[in-house]
Amino acid sequence: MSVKMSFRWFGEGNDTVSLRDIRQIPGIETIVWALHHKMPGEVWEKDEICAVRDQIVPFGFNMDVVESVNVHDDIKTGSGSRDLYIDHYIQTIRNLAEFGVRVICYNFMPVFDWTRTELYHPLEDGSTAFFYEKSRILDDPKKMAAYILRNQNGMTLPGWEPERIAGLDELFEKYRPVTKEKLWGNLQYFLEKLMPVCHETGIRMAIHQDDPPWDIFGLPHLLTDEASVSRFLQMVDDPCNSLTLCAGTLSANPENDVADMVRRHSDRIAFAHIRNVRHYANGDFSEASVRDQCGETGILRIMKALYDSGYDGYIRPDHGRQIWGEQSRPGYGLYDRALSAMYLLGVWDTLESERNTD
Ligand code: CS2
Ligand code: MN
Repeated sequence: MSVKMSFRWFGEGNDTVSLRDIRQIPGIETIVWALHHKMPGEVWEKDEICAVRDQIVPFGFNMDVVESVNVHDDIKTGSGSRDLYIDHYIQTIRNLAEFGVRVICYNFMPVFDWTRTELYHPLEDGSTAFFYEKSRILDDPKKMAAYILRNQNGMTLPGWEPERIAGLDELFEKYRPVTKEKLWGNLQYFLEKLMPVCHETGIRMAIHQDDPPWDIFGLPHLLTDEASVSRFLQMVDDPCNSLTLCAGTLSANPENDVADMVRRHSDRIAFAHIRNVRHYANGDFSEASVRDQCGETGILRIMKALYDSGYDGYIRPDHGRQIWGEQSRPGYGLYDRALSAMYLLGVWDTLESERNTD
């Protein structure tokens, strides 16, 4: 059994990268996909899933991993129609299972998915990468949104789309009573309802850590370090309650030893995102090439930890740099992610061949 290399694809008409391109990267088995037009809380219907299957499978890929089935705010805040939306989630799990899906990546972050202050920060080699400048994370998320919309070449971050920003006051109001402990409780409630259907279908729920791994705008971030990840795994101690181990997210906090976390929790990792981060003394961080030396995440140590643990789950290059002038969804171009996939497979194949010749 070996690691299963995958590649995120945003779907026909929604991605500058084609399945034909992805097929030319040696070693990719799985397309990480989603129905990106679905709103959180909606059931993913079988005919919609079937249409994506008919695009992916003819290229020789499987569609084992979905990223993400997003969780409705009522579930996260434990209010309103949460039980109804959990029922919808369960129906989505059943529908996905019929098409062979094995892993569902999701997050439980309040209001925003990941946050950066720059999408096109120039690196020394002439490429650009995502950047997080601590002093620019303003207390007021609306000011932050205005800054982001002005400075991102017309591209927005997920969760920072103008339509969403328009409803931000209401959303923040909804989260106001949700303390960190309440959010933990709501996550537990959600997962406990899902576990029976996960067992029935064989699907593993794989949570993505909170990016950045600390609270922002007064919103609680739950999964940020070893202690919180252990708490999460014990809280619902079930192999179907698993992790999307995101190396780059965790490593934004230099105190986190991601390789060590891999060794501790390898049996509960269903999916891994690999990318490299470079830290600055003042707490800023920049994303970097996946080559070990280009950042401080410890890419080689992480790969070795996965290998030594006998990891046979899914892995993908996370978002990358913009290189060679590629125009694409920020971070999700073909070129840098293809380089990453080859680097990671190179490391893996070397470890494998060393074992075989021992
Ligand atoms: C991803 C996250 O694009 C990315 O960087 O790692 O946005 C991830 O897809 C979500 O948090 C998972 O729900
Ligand atoms: Mn990630």
